[in-house]
Amino acid sequence: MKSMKQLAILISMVSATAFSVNVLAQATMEPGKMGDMKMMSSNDMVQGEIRKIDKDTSKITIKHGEIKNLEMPPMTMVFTVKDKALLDKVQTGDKVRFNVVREDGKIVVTEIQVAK
Ligand SMILES: [Cu+2]
Repeated sequence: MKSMKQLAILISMVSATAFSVNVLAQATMEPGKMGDMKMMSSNDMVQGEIRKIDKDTSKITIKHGEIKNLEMPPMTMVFTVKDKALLDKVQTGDKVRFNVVREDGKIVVTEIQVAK
């Protein structure tokens, strides 16, 4: 009988732990960032500075930091943007964070945010 009581206490402790882990997971999940989580977290965004914007060709020149997912060292280079609308969010000289992927052999910028 005594061991049954201990078992009951143990079960309630385990479920309490599972409950708090669940709450923690929900608390750290930010709904607005769900889109980024498919590829990478926003912490993995590349830092850069806009050097030139060409809306006609959807190209943008960025002086960028290390791009870990492409194994690329820091440099200044021209990127194509996935969506032309991204170019409306930034101006030459802006410090930015951006996401970039290799797609069909081309390097494509998928997201740009002006860094604060
Ligand atoms: Cu580069």
